[in-house]
Amino acid sequence: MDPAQESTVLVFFNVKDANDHSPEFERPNYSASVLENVAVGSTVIQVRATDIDSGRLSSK
Ligand SMILES: [Ca+2]
Repeated sequence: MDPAQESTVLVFFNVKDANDHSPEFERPNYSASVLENVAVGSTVIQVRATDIDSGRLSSK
C-alpha cells in the first residue's frame, strides 16, 4: 500500500445492549387449521413475540 494513501482513525463503540434475551411468545402453543383449497400465500396464523432487548436485538 502506498504510504501516502494511509490514514488512521480512532473509533469509539458504545454498546448499548447485548442480544441476551430470547423472544417470548404471548401463548405457549398455537394451533391453526387450513382448508386444502386455500390460496397460496394466504395468512394462516399470526403470532407475536417480544423480548426486553432494545433495537434490532428485540423481537418487538
Ligand atoms: Ca433478543
